[in-house]
Amino acid sequence: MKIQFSIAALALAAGAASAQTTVNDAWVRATVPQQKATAMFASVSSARGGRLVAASSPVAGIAEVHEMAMEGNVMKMRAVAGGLPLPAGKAVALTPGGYHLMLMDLKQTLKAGDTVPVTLVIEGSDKKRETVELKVPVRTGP
Ligand SMILES: [Cu+2]
Repeated sequence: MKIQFSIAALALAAGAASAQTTVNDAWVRATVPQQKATAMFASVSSARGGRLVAASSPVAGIAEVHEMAMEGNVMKMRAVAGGLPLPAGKAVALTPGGYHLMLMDLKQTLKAGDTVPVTLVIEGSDKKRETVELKVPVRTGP
C-alpha cells in the first residue's frame, strides 16, 4: 500500500514538472434552471507561450473562448478567432467583462458548490498540444 502510494505521487510530480500551462483561481458561474449558458473564469499562464485553442466540458455542448468588444456603443461578446494568445510566462486573466470560457448548450443546472470537469487544449509555439484537465468549482460570483 505504501509503495503504491509512492509511485502514484511520483507520477503526479513528473506530470506537474512537464506541464507548461498552469491554471489558477478557476470558477464557473452558477446557473438557474433552464439557463443554457454560463462562463468559466480563471488565470491561465503558459511557461513557454502558446494559444488556448480548444476546450470542452461534459456539462456543455459547446465550450469556446469569448472576448468582450464594443460594437458601436454596445458591449458584445464574440468567439476569439484562432485561439486565445498566451504570452510566455504571463498570466492571462479570464474575468467577468473580459475574456471568458463560454459554456453553451448546458445539459444541467450548475449549482454553487458543484464541481465541473473542464478540459483545455493549449497549442505551444512548437505546435505540440497540451491537455489540461480541471475540476472547476461552481460559484455565484467572484
Ligand atoms: Cu461569451
